[in-house]
Amino acid sequence: MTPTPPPDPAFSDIVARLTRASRIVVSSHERPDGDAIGSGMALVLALRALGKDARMVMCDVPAAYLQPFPAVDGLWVTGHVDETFDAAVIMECGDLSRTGVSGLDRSPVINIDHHPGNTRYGAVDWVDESAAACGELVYPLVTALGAPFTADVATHIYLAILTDTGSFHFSHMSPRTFDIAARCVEAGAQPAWIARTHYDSNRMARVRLFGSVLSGMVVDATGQIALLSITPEMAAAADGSYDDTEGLINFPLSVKDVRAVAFFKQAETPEKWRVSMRSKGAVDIGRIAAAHGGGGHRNAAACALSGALPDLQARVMRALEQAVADAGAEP
Ligand SMILES: [Mn+2]
Repeated sequence: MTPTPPPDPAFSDIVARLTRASRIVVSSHERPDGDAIGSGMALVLALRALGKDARMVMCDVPAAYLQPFPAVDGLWVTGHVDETFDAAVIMECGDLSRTGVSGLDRSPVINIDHHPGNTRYGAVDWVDESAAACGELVYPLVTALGAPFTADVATHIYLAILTDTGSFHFSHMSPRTFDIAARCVEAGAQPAWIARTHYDSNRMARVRLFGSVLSGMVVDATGQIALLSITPEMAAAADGSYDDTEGLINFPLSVKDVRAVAFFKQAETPEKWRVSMRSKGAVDIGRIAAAHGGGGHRNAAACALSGALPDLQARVMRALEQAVADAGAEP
């Protein structure tokens, strides 16, 4: 099976615009992940191979585990762009402000995304929610542009797919996902190197902090709900920071029976807590966050709470128990 360009009319419009363009800027969301960098840099490198002046602009320096990927060290990091371009391609941002870079709207915006809720802010909008990653959308784009599918382009697309599928764990994958991944490997992407570079890059502080947070984990009597918490003192004791807990909330969900997790992070004052929540399947924690002035989706949401930790944990535990009960038994 050949990954065919999607029938979306926006697709041919984007190909035409990028073919005409000679100066192109590409951006994605703040605190970029593997799909933000992978989809953006794949397109940048493909456009450069076509002789175009293309660069990626981000408001944040990419994390250390993204730095070793091709040409990431040449990223343009700024919060504001004065220049205008023939096109500004925005990857996986529901809203232009998610880039954290102002001034991009002075150029014709091409909006490429695979998330629900995209606000269609572009001169052309291509939102394909069936794609497992934005990188999956960049593949047919690179092909249609006639750009050479180099090992560097393939490496970035593979990075995007690997990370946005949670290392091929999540439910939104399709045969197209694997077909494109295979083509990336054919073109010279090295799956083992990409996985090791992205995932086996922990700082020791991060591992210590995981240990201290997990050792304080509270689990309900049914074993289906886990509560985590962290204070600035715990971070300091591990010689780390809250940034080192990125992804930690997903760890309890790796237990088969755990269906919901809440992670309490002490904020500016001892009584202020940021609460991140994750769940599996039909367990709706988005409603809990919304009821407490926060936001998110059914399986990933967050809110802020004020009070003593034991009281807050008891309150959130009751809400999570209700959400698990409402979801019923998993099929
Ligand atoms: Mn994505």
